Amino acid sequence: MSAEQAAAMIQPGWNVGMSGFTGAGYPKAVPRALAAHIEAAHAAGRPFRIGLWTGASTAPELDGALAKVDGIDMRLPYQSDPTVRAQINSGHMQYVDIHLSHVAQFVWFGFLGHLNVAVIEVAGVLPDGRLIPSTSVGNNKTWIEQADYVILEVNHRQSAALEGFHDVYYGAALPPHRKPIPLETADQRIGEPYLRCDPAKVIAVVDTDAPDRNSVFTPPDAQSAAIAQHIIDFLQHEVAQGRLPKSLLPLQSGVGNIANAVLAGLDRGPFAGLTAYTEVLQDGMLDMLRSGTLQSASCTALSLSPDAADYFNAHIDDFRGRILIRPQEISNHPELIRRMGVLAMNAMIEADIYGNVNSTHLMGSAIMNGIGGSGDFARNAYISMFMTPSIAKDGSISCIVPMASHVDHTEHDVQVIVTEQGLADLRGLAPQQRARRIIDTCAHPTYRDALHDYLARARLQANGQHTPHVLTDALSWHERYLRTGTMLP
Ligand code: 0RQ
Repeated sequence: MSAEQAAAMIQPGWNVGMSGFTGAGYPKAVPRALAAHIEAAHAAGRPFRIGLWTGASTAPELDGALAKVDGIDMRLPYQSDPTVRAQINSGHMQYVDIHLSHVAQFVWFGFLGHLNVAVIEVAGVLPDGRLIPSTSVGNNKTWIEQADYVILEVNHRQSAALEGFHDVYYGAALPPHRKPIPLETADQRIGEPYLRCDPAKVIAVVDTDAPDRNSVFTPPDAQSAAIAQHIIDFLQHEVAQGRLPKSLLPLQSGVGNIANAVLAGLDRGPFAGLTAYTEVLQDGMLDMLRSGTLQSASCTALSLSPDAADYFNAHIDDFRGRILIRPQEISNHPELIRRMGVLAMNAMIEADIYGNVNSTHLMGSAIMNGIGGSGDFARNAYISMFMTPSIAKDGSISCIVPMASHVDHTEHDVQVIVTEQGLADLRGLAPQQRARRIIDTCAHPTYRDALHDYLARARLQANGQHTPHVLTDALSWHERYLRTGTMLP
């Protein structure tokens, strides 16, 4: 049926589980039709908002379209849409920012309420009703199983040859009946290439023909190249010390341009025979698979630029068996990340001198995107690394601060901090040692003296010498930025 007919079945107040993860595999037509429907309801004076659940961020046709007509009451989990962000920050939209590995199980536990309908993009439907997943799997298995109704969008633009790239694990149970997940290596299959779907639940099938969001990555600049080089040097050192094998351990890489640039650096670096156990596969990892630096990659989404997507589709058979796309509760599973010893590399907004990391908030209160999977990986990684340029907004912001204005990853989950200035290896260091190392290695020279001065005053004034702070001063840099437009005195 048409997207309009399908969307007309979605009712005000429903929780809607949509496919989509970092701009890949999201429904392209029904959300827009739903937005038109909502707009008409509002014009007629009828309230109409939904709870919108996804895998992670989607695209303007989904998050943007629904937010622009004021159609979202509650959003979860990770998002990166400007309209959604503005509505969250104005207090108009509720946003529940939870670890990506938690979402599916929270729905199974009944923690998030009832899921009324699933709207899922697929690459095809088999005669027996099983579904060929699209460019992401995300939470689709859970949405299909937990929702009362299922609406399918069959996107004919997605390559039919995606069949066989997925591994959907059907062995999970709920506590107290959970068993170990039998996955030992990143390239291992433990599930099925298809999503099961009860045909009795399917209330609509809509044909589409549209590409994924496909944002372009900025070419690596000098700053991100420097960050990449510090990480390469560090990994080489770890190999030399016998703490990492020559082919390293499975890589996880977060979202954004810096993460992408670090992968480009690794591709040119001295390593070979690498593997990846990650959630997002961006261009950088596709290039590493092309060059052979990376043998295989496990992910939950193919988040590629238009050029990389074209290349992937034209050479899809070269990647068959080397890329596995899994549900996000498996790609981000703490048990598996810990077992395989994943090397986690995530971007951040700021870190404080003790190594607490803020990945989500600007100046303490305003959401940027969300925690995404960074916490799943940081807490359970073999080595958890966080990276950022040392300054933002032309130097008016230091990304190393006395106290983080919001904490997503506590000092206990952060072993390495990297800026273009250098890499601080914090393993085995006590808080004051961590502070000196972070300031001397990672902070921008403009802010280094002020950070040392803060630490010195904290040591004189604090009520304890383990993690000294001047409580009345700890967030003064943020406060000064908000008041004057710069953290500089
Ligand atoms: O502002 O957009 O106005 O120019 O923040 O900064 O440097 O472009 O950052 O695109 O690499 O994203 C942490 C947000 C980094 C991302 C974050 C300003 C800066 C700029 C963006 P403008 P950059 P990136 C797996 C892993 C959480 C989820 C995660 C993210 C804007 O990586 O969302 O890791 N991570 N998931 O100017 C105020 C500071 C700032 C600052 C930078 N200290 N204070 N503003 N900015 N530093 C994937 C998933 O989970 C799906």
